[in-house]
Amino acid sequence: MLRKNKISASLMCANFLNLAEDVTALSRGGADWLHFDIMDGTFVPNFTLGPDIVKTLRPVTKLKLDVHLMIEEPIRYVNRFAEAGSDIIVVHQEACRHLHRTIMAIKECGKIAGVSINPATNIKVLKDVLTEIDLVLVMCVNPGFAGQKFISHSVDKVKDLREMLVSYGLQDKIEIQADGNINNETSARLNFAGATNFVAGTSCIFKKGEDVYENTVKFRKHLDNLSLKP
Ligand code: S6P
Ligand code: MG
Repeated sequence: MLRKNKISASLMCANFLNLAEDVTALSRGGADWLHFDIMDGTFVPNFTLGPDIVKTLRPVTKLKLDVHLMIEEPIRYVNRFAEAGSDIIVVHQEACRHLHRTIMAIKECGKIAGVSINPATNIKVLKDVLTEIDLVLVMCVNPGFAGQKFISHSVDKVKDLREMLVSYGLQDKIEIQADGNINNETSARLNFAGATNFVAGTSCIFKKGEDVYENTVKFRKHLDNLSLKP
């Protein structure tokens, strides 16, 4: 199956003085998901958004709301984010004492369940939960900040992950998402390795001083051209 490449636009990189305009531009430009980076100042050394921003945007957009929880023991907040209107809830393997239980909590809320792994985490930790999840988020930078350098090893990790999914016959069930310094060049390499979902931030559609709509259209075309390749 050829999966359509998706854009998940990273809202922490948007213009908060004109958030509604940015969301409209992303939607018209061809983004698929809105990506919410939720940080608790403990799992990662930064603070960003919370459930209220998800709740605020839910009624004003048809885009799917993709919540990336960079918080310790995210099971405590799964219900809050589900009730706020999230469609996809992604937790970090490193932040969960009981990963399986946390995934089940997401699924009990009827949401798409994803697990993220940091650059230093081996894909093997996912093996025993693969049948339960819908998405793996491979971090291509250490989580916490926008504007970081791409960690090249992430491409090999995506390739190994794709091979692991194929070996279990799960490649059509589980989507591979990549996050961190996603641009035309890194997305092409990651797509070739097996990723089909790209978190677009300051390196891509939210470049300083550039138009969000135009950049989204350009990135959409770029990803569609990649999808067409065998
Ligand atoms: C980082 C976070 C990301 C960033 C995104 C920013 O911890 O998970 O989603 O928002 O990486 O993009 P860029 O292009 O500045 O790296
Ligand atoms: Mg993220």
